[in-house]
Amino acid sequence: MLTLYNDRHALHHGQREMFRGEMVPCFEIPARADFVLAELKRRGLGAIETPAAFDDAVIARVHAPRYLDFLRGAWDEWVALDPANAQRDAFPSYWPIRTFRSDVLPASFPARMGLFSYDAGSPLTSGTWAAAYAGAGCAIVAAQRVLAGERAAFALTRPPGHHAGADFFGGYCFLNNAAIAAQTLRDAGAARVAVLDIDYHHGNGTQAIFYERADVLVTSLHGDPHTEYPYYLGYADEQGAGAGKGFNRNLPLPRGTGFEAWRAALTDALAGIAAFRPDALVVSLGLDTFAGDPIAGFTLQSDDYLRIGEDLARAGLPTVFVFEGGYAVAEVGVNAVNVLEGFAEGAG
Ligand code: Q9C
Ligand code: ZN
Repeated sequence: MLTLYNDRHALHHGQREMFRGEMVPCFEIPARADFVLAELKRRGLGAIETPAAFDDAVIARVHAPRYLDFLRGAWDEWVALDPANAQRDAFPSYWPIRTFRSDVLPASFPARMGLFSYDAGSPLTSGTWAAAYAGAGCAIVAAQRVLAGERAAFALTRPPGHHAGADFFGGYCFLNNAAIAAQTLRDAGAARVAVLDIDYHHGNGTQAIFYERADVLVTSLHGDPHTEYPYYLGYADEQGAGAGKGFNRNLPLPRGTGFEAWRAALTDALAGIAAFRPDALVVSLGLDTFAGDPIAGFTLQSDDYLRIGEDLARAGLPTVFVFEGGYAVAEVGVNAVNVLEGFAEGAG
């Protein structure tokens, strides 16, 4: 399988994140992608390329211009607040929750940072924009290569993307790579695109981006938001709105779910996708469903990921894989590559 590797991913390197009242070491670290890359090479799964250049117009079809302007300039504005900030990651402190206005763009940088985010766990660093932008390029080129005839391609990038909405970051995500891949497929002629999100956490950003659209079916398997992050979205009754009614599907599963029940939900998800008759599939490939994940609650084992790849191949669709979560760092490479190898073997 062809991999589009973001060789600038390590420019995003958060030091600490807020967790239960303290700053703890980040879970979303550069080593995650390094382990996946090393395992891809060790198993010789296919060509690994880094896009030299890409057409970025699709990014502004997924994200709001004022959000992109903010993100591009955020680090410089943070350092301009106080030169000592150059040594500290940027975090929001204020959020315009209900009753506040979000139409006004405040001059204050901290105020804008809160306007464009929804949690305190997603540090923004000196290289966040450069890493996220290059990662979006990997998603774009992966989609283009699949359109050009590759059965599948893998965008190996971080920071991840599925929590990022049209105009907000959060959940370690800044640009929604899966949504950007799906939009690229649509723009190039795929009439219908399915996004299947198998990260442990509900892909709230992806859901929100396509919620009122009938051309992109979003299906997500995830920990029940009653108890699991991102808490405020991902319930089974969220089925889309307006023209998009019926084109969003959530399959929440209780914390503690093992592979048998998880796989039954995957079968259900794939049946819904087949009924939609998509021209292509985008898989938000989170590996935080693994039993050893430090911030999640399912109990999948490494071999289970081979079966997942085989099940996905059986859908018979041109497929773009996008790397999302997975924080058991030493195992994330094996688990990710197991999915890709299972797919490659299943696809024949
Ligand atoms: N301190 C993705 O998997 N925080 N994002 C959880 C741990 C947010 C996960 C609490 C988790 C976001 C892409
Ligand atoms: Zn996750």
